[in-house]
Amino acid sequence: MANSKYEYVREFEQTDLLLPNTWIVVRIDGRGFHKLSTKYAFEKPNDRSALDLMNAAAVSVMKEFPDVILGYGDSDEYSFIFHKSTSLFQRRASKLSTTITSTFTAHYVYLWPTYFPMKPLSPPLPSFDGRCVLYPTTKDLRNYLAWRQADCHINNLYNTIFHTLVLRGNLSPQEAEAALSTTTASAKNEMLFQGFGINYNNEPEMYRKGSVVYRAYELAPVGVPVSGNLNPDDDDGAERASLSKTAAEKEKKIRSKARIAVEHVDIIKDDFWERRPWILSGKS
Ligand code: DGT
Ligand code: MG
Ligand code: MG
Ligand code: MG
Ligand code: MG
Repeated sequence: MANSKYEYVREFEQTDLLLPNTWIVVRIDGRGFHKLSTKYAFEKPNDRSALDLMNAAAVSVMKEFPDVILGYGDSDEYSFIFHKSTSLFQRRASKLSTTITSTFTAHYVYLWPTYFPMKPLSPPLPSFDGRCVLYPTTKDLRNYLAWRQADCHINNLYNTIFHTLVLRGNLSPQEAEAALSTTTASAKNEMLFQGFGINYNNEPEMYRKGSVVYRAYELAPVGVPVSGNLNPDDDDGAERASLSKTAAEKEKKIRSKARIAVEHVDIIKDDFWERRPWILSGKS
C-alpha cells in the first residue's frame, strides 16, 4: 500500500528494546493505595482479602503469560520475573510493562467482587504503575527478590507493632511513631511479646514473608543433588535462543498446563531455589 504523506511521523517513535540475556523484572505498584485502603476499610496492618485479591490477580497474569517464571508480592506491589532468554514482545520495555500492568489491573478489578462482595467498587478505581528493571546475573536477581522480601518483613514488623500500640496500647499514632523511632528489630519483637503477648513468629506467613507465585512440578528431595543446571549464568542465552521453535513451543505448552502455586516461603536462602531448579533454569 502506498504510504500517506503522514507516514513520516512513525519515525518519531523510539525503540526501547531491553538488553539481551538479562533478567527482566516488571514491578507493579498500586496507585494511592494508602487512600484506597482507607476508602474500603482494609484491615490494619494486613487485610487478608486485599492480599488474596493481589495474589489471585498475579496468578491470572502468570496463566496469561507463560513467559513469566515467578511472581513475588506483598502490600500493593508485585514483581513478575521474565527469564533472561525471553523474547516476548521482542523485549520491548514499554510493551512488557504496560501489558503486564494493565492485565494485572484488569484482573484485580474483575476479581474484586469475589474478594469484597460487600464493598462494590466506585471511581476512582484501583490502578497500578509498572516499570521494567534489568538484572545481569542470577545473583543480582536473587538479591532483588531478597530485597523485596526483606522489605516486606521490615515493613510488616513495624506495621504490626505500630498498630498494636495504637489499637491495643492506646497510644496516639504520633506517640507510637516516636516509641518506634529508635528501636531495633529485636526490641520490636520484645515489645510485642512483653507488652501484648504476641510472638511475631506466629503471625501469618503471608504477612511476614509475602507471596511467591510459581509453576509447581514435583519438588526435588531435600539434600539430594538435582539434575538440571542450578547456575543459570553458566547456561548462556545463545543456547536457549537456539532452542528449536518446536521445542520452545513444547516448553511453553508444558508451562501453560502447570499448576500455579502461591506460597509464603523464604526466597532469600538457597533452599527454595535448590528444590525448584526449573524456575531459574527456564527449562520447565
Ligand atoms: P503510590 O504507590 O506512590 O501511588 O502511593 P501508595 O499510597 O500506594 O503508597 P505505597 O505503595 O508506598 O504503600 C502502600 C500503601 O497501601 C500503604 O499506605 C499501606 C496500604 N496497604 C497495602 N496493603 C494494605 C493492607 O493489607 N491493609 C491496609 N490497611 N493497608 C494496606
Ligand atoms: Mg510508592
Ligand atoms: Mg502504592
Ligand atoms: Mg507499594
Ligand atoms: Mg495493536
